[in-house]
Amino acid sequence: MKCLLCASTDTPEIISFGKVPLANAFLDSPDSREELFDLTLVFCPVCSLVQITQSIDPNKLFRNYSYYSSMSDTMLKHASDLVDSLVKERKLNSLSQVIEIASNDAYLLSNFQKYGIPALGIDPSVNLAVIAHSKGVQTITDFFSDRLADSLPKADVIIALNVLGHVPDPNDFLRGIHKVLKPNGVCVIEVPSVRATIEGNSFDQIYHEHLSYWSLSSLRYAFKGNNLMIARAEKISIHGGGYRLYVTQPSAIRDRQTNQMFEIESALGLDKFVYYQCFADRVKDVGILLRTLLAGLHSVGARIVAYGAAAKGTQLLNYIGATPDIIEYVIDSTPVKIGKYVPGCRIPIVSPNNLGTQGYVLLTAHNWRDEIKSKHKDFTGQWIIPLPFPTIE
Ligand code: DWN
Repeated sequence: MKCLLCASTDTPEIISFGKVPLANAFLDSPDSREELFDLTLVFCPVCSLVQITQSIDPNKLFRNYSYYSSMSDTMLKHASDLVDSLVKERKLNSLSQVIEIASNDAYLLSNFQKYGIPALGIDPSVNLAVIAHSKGVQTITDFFSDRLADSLPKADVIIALNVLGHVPDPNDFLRGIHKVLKPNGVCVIEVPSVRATIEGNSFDQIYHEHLSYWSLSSLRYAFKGNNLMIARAEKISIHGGGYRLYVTQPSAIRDRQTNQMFEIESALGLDKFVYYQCFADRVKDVGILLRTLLAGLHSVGARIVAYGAAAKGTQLLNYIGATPDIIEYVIDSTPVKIGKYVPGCRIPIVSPNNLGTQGYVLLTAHNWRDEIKSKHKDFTGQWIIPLPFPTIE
């Protein structure tokens, strides 16, 4: 095992989940066979990068992708707010060039159309590119890379949300960004924070699409090594908590608040293995609590369903050993997921009109708790929030 970022071979283990299915590889039938792959999380003491040891062919994971960013109204607003702030802050106009990496179904880039600002999407998913095209957003159906960067226009703004953690070679990815970014341009990167994952017991965020898990320490190492710098960092709450980074060519000055964020993380010891050592035990405890709760509810005849056929849901349901006789089905509004089955546990996925008004709902898409609950005001049952520790509300 070589570190994805610095190639160090000394990578102590944080937690191992054994062999598990690919989180978004939903089954067409309960009799379908799914592939299982080792899933182990390790820490690199040289560059502080947390990462998994197994690397799956990205074509298998992303060429036909079942995750549609537009499925969340919260994500759509997060995206449109970011676009509006960038247009204003960077004084973008019809002569500017915007590029988004991992543009998905054009949930974000379509917001540039009303400003008449040229925007180009890059996403390897063929099925998502068709949707983006239908919205009038030009999309290159490929993985972003240093090689692809040679053929791209220079950009005033590059946007890369929830993608840095998915790439097998972060150095190649960042070399490509340095190549495409204009000297006074900015690259906005959003990435889940490994601190939120560890302190939130968010083991459901650990699956094969997420190759790397970032702290400000590992991010600084990565950008410094690729002629880039974090000019500004902000905390964001979306997708369970992360950072929004404004990355520029090295000349820019870093703001005071960002320096303070670096100091806090350093004081917490995110650059030391000891910070991660208790995670596995806490995950074990959470798993026991969740299994005991669900088994107890089931033993008294309670009806239990899950909500959110999310990648994180696959990881969580399989980790606790959920089965269709305990959790009747998983509710989800994504058309391509409805009628399929969660890989591993084979729990059927059904549409939101199956929720009814009574019973218990294990909120596997707990990151969208407020939005999902707001869509079911007539539901008078109870919601089980699995993490950081199981609670019922
Ligand atoms: O990094 C990634 C994040 C950004 O998105 C990708 N690797 C994969 C994906 O992770 P995820 O599948 O865990 O993401 P979500 O957004 O937590 O998945 C939520 C699921 O819940 C989706 O299948 C859509 C569904 N949903 C719903 O049915 N009704 C979501 C909302 C908000 C709703 O109202």
